[in-house]
Amino acid sequence: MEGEHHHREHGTDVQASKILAGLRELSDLLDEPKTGEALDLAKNARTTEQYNILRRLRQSLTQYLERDGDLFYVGLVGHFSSGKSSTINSILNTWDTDRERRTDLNPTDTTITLITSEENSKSLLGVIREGHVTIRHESVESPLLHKIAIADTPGSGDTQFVEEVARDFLPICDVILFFFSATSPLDKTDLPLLTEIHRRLRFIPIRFIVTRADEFRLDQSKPVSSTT
Ligand SMILES: Nc1nc2c(ncn2[C@@H]2O[C@H](COP(=O)(O)OP(=O)(O)OP(=O)(O)O)[C@@H](O)[C@H]2O)c(=O)[nH]1
Ligand SMILES: [Mg+2]
Repeated sequence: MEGEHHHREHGTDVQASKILAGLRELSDLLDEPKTGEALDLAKNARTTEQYNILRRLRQSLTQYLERDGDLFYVGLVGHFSSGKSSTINSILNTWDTDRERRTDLNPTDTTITLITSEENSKSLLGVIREGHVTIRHESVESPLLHKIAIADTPGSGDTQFVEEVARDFLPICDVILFFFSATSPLDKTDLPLLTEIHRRLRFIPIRFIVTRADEFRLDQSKPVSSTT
């Protein structure tokens, strides 16, 4: 895992820095009043949209480059109630503590939570932000989080939200864990996210996790448990 991480880091980071330098020059030029006037940025919807894409690209690249290279980012994704937060509680031993991840049945808000130990919080500065897709930090003390940051993402079938997460957050991840619930694997609400990951993030290793297997019945005529 370590080797893979560093291998990707070098070549990709050099390229990303070069692209970012170019983008900075371009956006400095675009931010000059005369350019804005010439391109009619204030009124022309199409140029404004393209200008915003450039800005976002610049922001994402900056975020990618400013993330701490020593932290390994594990992104948990999957539709609501696929068991992401529950799995985190089990792995980090946070059930029944003040650090317990909420595991409601209701879909959560649109916040991504980065969980790592307090000593790593400074390394997250380039990544934490408020916005349409807000990224927050929560510190948990666990030997597992010494070099790792786990991202708990809200399950959402909302296509626009999924696109934004894939574009603005997932690229910093070193591995993506895609959660499926055993009782509804490859539900149609999984498709927008899978498609986005396939389209944009093919360079990130992805692992599929099947959860809630205890609810899966070999014999459909029998109840899940004896206590019905
Ligand atoms: N039976 C069973 N229930 C589970 C399992 N994992 C999670 N659940 C239940 O499924 C519900 C949702 O679990 P969460 O961990 O909140 O799922 P999530 O993926 O974080 O959901 P969102 O945050 O809404 O995207 C909760 O009521 C959990 O108790 C499991 O392995 N077995
Ligand atoms: Mg959750």
